[in-house]
Amino acid sequence: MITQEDFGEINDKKIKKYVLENKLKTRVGILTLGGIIQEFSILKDGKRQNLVVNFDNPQAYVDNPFQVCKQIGRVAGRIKDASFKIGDNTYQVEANEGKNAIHGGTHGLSTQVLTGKVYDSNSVTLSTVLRHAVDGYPGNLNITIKYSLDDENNLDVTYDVRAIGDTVFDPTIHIYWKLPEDLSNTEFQISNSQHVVVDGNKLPTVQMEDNPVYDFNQAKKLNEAVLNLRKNSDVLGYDDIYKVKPDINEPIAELKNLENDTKISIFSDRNGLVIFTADPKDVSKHDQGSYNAIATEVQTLPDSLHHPEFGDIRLTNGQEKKYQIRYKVN
Ligand code: G6D
Repeated sequence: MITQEDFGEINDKKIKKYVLENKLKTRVGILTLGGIIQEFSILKDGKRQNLVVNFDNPQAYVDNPFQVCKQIGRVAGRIKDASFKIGDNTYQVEANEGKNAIHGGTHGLSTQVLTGKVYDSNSVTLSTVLRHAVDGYPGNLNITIKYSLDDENNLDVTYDVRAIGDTVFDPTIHIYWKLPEDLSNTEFQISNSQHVVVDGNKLPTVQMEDNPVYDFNQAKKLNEAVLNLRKNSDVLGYDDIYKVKPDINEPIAELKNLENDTKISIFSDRNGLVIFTADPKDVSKHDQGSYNAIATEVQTLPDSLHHPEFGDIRLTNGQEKKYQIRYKVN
């Protein structure tokens, strides 16, 4: 079942919320602003629990620096020197983190108001054209994102894109899973994964390591992992890249909240996962290392534009491509 609600306005543009609800009474609320997953809630013992961090008005999403539950593109991860080549041509895009680019810049997919449409009884689509004139990335890109919720609690997010001119594309959803305070009672696992070593600007090197501090191949208590990380490094929390085995049928990562007995499984057809521990609603608590959420951002390994062995996110004029992310709640 799908319903629609008004979700306020941004710059005189009305924002809509589409709510998908399945037979288990699980609800997924999608905003036309930035394709935000505003709600992913389950009914447990008669009480509705939202599994994702959310706000109740569009301005709060725009003002918050953490990109809460937004669609991120054209390129989710960092791009060294905000510059890359397609064929013989070199392109310079907006450097919005020092000399580097991140999150598709300040006019990327997350900032767009998309056109929503009910697709069928359990799916909606959001469409737009990402324009060179708006975000500064080469070419234009037709994009349709389909969100489908089935009766087994699978939320499938499928991107169908078509390049108009040569371009690059590697989207993610910055989904922040709401967790108990200080990440207690939480287990996290990233299967078949290798930790990617980064430089001082969080750009990946080509080095992989099996440092136990970063190793989530076996499920670990997240609060204990964070404490161990602090003992063995100079950082407070995780903001890390993992190489994973792309698989849309086997989870690349699983997150168990032992407090409310839910398990979230994450599936992806691409080879990278960035994890980020955070308190997205309280920047000062976040800065002190007090966390109550983790973002799981599936993508191609970041900065592949400079590391061909990570994959190829370039699209040539007229090329069509599909990408898929799945979240399953048990
Ligand atoms: C991504 O890796 C980045 C972080 O450094 C950033 O701050 C966050 O997005 C908002 O996870």
